[in-house]
Amino acid sequence: FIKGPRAVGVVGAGFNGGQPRPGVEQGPTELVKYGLLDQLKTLGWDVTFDEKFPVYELKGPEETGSSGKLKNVAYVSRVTEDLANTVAAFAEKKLIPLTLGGDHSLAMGTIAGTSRVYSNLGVIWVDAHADINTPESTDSGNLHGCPVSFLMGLAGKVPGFEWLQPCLATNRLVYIGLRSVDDGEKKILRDHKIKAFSMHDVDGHGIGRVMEMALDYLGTNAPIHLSYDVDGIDPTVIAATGTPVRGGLTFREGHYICEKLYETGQLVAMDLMEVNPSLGEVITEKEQTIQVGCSLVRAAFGETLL
Ligand code: B3U
Ligand code: MN
Ligand code: MN
Repeated sequence: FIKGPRAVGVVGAGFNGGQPRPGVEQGPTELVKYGLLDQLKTLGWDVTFDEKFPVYELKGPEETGSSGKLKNVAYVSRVTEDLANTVAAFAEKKLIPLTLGGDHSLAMGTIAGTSRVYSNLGVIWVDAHADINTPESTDSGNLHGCPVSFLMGLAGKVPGFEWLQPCLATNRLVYIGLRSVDDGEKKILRDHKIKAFSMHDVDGHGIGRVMEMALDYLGTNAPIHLSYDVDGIDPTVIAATGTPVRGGLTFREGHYICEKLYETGQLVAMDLMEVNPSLGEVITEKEQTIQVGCSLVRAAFGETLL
């Protein structure tokens, strides 16, 4: 289905500076060790692996450069700027950049990179979270909760991020899978009329209809960058991720999104983010019952409505 050469440029972005849990920097190594590159080759893809993108380690506070509430500003900025150049170089050569994370702050780099090469780029953002906090709205200060606002220019001028200019219009992104959105983020989504299919919408319409609407919205000829946070999928399926949230996409729904994009031939770049091989815990039946009980009550009182 893909028009043009079936060539993918894999970027292993072992980076954890956008959030506090160690282990996510091992995501790309583990995915590659498991055989992902060979699997792509078996599917008939020409695979280029950019090994120059290393596993990053957090350095001291001077180097990481926290500013105000935001953590590791200088560090995230330096890595994402580098990543933007790597991804843009692949895209220019008509390879599909596949970036393996690492935490989702990396999408500042990947989407900035593809938007340099493709005009009218559309983004499908699969996630439990909206990742659209601004430097003002963020409670955690973790930059993996902010990439969308930075890309859209909603964050204003952020000292240390001079390289990142607004490159994604508010009407060129569609969310799928949302179910844990901060109050400040809900306001941003409403104010800018950003297209979002929460889990409530997936339940109501089915994933087939949701994808149809998402593609209609972005345009059936538009190049599409798929930014896939694995926590969009339910924790019963994807446990090893830093901020799992119950009630996510099923195994099949999660796959359908990818399949549909492949089928359309519109996919020009993909991120697979927040794979943290060091996590994944077993919880007791008691804990699970208490958690689901609270979750049901919250659902009845508006938590998941955008
Ligand atoms: N919205 C919260 C939580 C969060 C966002 N993304 C993840 N967690 N993975 C924040 O920290 O901004
Ligand atoms: Mn997430
Ligand atoms: Mn995310």
